Amino acid sequence: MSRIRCQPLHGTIKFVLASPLAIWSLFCVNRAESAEKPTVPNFVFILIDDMGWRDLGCYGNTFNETPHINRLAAEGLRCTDGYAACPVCSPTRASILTGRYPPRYGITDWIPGRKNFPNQKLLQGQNVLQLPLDEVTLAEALKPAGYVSASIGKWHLGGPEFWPDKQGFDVNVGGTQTGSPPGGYFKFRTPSLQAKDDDEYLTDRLTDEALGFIEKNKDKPFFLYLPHYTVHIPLQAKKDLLAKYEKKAGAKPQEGLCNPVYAAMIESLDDGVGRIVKKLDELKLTEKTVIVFTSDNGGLSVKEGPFTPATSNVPLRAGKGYLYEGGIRVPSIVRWPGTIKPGVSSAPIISVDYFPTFLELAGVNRTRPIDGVSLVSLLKDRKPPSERALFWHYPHYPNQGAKPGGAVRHGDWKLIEFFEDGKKELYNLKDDPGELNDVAARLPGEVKELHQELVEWRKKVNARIPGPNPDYKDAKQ
Ligand SMILES: [Ca+2]
Repeated sequence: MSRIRCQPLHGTIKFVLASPLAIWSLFCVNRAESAEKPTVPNFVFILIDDMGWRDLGCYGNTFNETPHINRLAAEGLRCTDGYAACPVCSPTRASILTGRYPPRYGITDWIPGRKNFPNQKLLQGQNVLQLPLDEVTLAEALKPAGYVSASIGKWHLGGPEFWPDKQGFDVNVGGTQTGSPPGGYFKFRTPSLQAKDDDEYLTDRLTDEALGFIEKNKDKPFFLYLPHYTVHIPLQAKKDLLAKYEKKAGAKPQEGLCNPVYAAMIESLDDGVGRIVKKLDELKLTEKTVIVFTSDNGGLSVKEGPFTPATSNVPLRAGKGYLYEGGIRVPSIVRWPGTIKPGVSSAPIISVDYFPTFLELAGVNRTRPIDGVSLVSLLKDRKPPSERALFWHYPHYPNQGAKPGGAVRHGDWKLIEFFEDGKKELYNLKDDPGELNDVAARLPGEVKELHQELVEWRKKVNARIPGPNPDYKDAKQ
């Protein structure tokens, strides 16, 4: 008891005289319990759809204006080598929510994915069309620690029986089986979210809904999963912002691709991030709240509908759908004022890492094996996770033109294997982040070692390589 500090008992002298020891003990125990009660942070996970690594000012973009997201980065840890577990939507989303790599539950493509065509050499692997209910989501894992959870925005992990409310979330606003905005960014319509009028913009509305959830749950630990539909196609922006960026694009040449519609969409998103930060400030929750900002895959860098290509990921190679860096390396920012020292980290991290990170911060024990590692030491002490390899498995033909393959990054080395012909490419990402110089032929030892690592990982997670397509017709024949 001597180590416990007790405040003077002003005004309680009569009770102390009546039973001094009993009351003194009770008071001290209560104080000690209160001091030891762990405080857990709130989590706000802002997930952008198809945002490229180079789309933000804080990642070097000179056309798009993102002051509020830049501020998040300046006040938190900005990771230069943050990855999505897949170059398309659904698998990465499932990996964030479970901490497990996509082949483990079979969602290896966007849902439902493309069908097989005779011009495809391989028969694509079967894609599971919903996140199985026996997977443990972040919402389910955090619930016993007293968290209230909301999914506000895009779900894209199965039909009504697999929507967020069936996966541990207390609230689902706007989440369905679809991957693009239901009805568009204007006149959107889902069972849980409808546009109030013809001018209401989906990104703004999701922010409004997020603010309402924060306000309502300000006194308890909350997990706000905010997967925006933006900046996925169809590209649609608010008129005033579009006019601003059209004028800007015409005024003088900018570095890289300048896409006024896309830039205007990003400004609406950035404005929403600013409103969330302001709300947390107003409610005095800033130092109690971890904000993560990231994307589910790289930016769309090929023609796919009006106003596309949406963006360019240069200096990274290719974009959404590809296993090159442009398809999988994404903006990755974590802010927690007072706990995370501001700075920049080049430690490779991947979307499966958020699950164990949140659990550790919430003081929750894991109940099943997962693939991610906790980033708490990286966030608090700049101590990167111990050496490990990161893996990708994409046995599909996406809409963007890539071929089925797998990849592994270990240290600065990255190997990509193409399943059609077994070709392997090797890059040193430190010297060659743009993956322009394939050094596989020069370094067969490194190729063999990395490939072996990839093969062993595939066995571990039950990842299957697609077989020959019996209907294949070579267009050249
Ligand atoms: Ca996506």
